[in-house]
Amino acid sequence: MKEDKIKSGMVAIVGPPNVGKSTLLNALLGQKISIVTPKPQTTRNRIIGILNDPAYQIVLLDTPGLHKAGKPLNQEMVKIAVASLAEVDAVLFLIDVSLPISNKQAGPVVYLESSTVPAILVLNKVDLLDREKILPIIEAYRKIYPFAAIMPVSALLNSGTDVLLQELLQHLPTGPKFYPDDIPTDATERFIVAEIIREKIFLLTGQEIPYSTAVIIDSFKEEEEKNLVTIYATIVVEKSSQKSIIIGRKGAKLQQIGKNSRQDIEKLLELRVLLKLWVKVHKNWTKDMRFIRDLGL
Ligand SMILES: Nc1nc2c(ncn2[C@@H]2O[C@H](COP(=O)(O)OP(=O)(O)OP(=O)(O)O)[C@@H](O)[C@H]2O)c(=O)[nH]1
Ligand SMILES: [Mg+2]
Repeated sequence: MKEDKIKSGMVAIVGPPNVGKSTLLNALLGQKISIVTPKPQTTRNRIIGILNDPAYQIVLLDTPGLHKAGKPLNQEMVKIAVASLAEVDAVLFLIDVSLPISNKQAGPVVYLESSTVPAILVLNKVDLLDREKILPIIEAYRKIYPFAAIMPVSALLNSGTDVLLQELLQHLPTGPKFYPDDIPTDATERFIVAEIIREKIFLLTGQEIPYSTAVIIDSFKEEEEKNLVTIYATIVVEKSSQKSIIIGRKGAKLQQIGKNSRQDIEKLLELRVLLKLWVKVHKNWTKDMRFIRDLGL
């Protein structure tokens, strides 16, 4: 197909935390690139997913949730999401339609006001709601912002996502592709592996632990002849009491984190994986801008 016929554009997926932005990225992509947990503020970086088709290339940017940020880590997360709005051709603004229209859900719409590109409101999690409740919600959001379209979907069930994609294409320009045809993301294997470990920590620990944790890949060594990858990673926490919780009784928690991570990493890399985890205290790292930058934020 000629370049002047191909739709090509960058699209930011933004919205409050926990509304299903990463789930939608994975659903549209048909593969898991971005980690998903039931806890808010899971995603910390901008994560690119590239949808390729003979007729289009869409570069989707999954972003951290827009929220009232206290700590420097959270402020950086919100900055990343807001900055993504300035470099895209269209926006998918997601909300959790099963929650009341509160300040938490609708408040972040203000970030769209300085943007000039079309924004589609995606009412996600429709599977949790009776159909007849959707219409009044659409009416309410129409009054809040001039959305280019309002689309109900269930990212979890991958329903309504095809229609959403068709609608999105209407709002994208034609032009050259930005990326080669065959890569689903620009994220490195190291980055995705660190994210998988972070996902397991989010799923296996409670209270402040997930929010006090970062993961660093220390080494990543592939031995083709053995069909094996050996990965050394450090789990960084903010204080020593958190270190004991992550390690658990007789190391049980850390073992579980390691086992669950390894299973997913083996699927991702299609190789056997030897995963060695360490836990290290870096006091108050969520307030240490140099460390936050080192994490790629
Ligand atoms: N019932 C239902 N649950 C969903 C749907 N989409 C996502 N979820 C769930 O909502 C939770 C949050 O999903 P995520 O994709 O991590 O949400 P997010 O917006 O990326 O969250 P942050 O990265 O924290 O901002 C997970 O438990 C998902 O399984 C949906 O369409 N229906
Ligand atoms: Mg996310």
